[in-house]
Amino acid sequence: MEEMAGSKRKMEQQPTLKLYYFDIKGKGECIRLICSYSGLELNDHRFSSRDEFLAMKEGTRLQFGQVPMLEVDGKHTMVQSNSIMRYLGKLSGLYPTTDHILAQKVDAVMDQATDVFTGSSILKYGPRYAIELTPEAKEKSYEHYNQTVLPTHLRKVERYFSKSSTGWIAGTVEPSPADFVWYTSLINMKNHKELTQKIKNLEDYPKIKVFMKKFESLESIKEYYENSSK
Ligand SMILES: N[C@@H](CCC(=O)N[C@@H](CS)C(=O)NCC(=O)O)C(=O)O
Repeated sequence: MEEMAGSKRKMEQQPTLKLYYFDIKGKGECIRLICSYSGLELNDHRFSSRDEFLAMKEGTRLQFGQVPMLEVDGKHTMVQSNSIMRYLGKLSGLYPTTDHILAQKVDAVMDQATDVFTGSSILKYGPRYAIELTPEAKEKSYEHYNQTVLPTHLRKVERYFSKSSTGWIAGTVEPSPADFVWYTSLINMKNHKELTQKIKNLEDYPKIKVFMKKFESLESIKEYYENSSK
């Protein structure tokens, strides 16, 4: 990966990019952030209502009925956030295209974010996964997730950061797509109200905390949040 100054790079020619997502951070935010960081122009379409999303879901443009969806040049519709992130990483030079070992590392840590937070998705959106929990079972599961499952995962992620010589999760010179995914996953974790404050404050994970600060100190990210109401 070429070393960049960490600010926006100018792209002579880029495809037109239109993101369809809700007006929340969720799984769309990493897409907005990588575009903002790399200087890719993005039309950030946020549904004005759930009905607008449902109307789109009934049509044929959402391959699996889910968003985020990235429309490219008005004709290609891309879904699955991690694969969209790889695509945008390739467009912007933030995904390793010649070092296949490094690329695998980036992919693995992105997939790991999915694994770490699958539990919280299930607890939040149980019926979507065909899981119906009684309030008591839900409370017990949250306790186990907060006390054991999440800390076990986060300790391993902390170790991963310890091994990085650059502070970025896969050890890349610049943030890779995996850093955008991890940053937004951790922000979403902080917004998940059933998780404990101790977890949200990342009290036991100083390296992850440093990563969050490092990410938020990037000029383009600061600029993005200064101009974003959410
Ligand atoms: N693995 C997919 C998950 C996409 C997903 O769960 N999307 C949710 C919003 S975050 C969605 O579209 N929910 C509405 C629905 O399923 O009806 C990804 O990473 O893009």
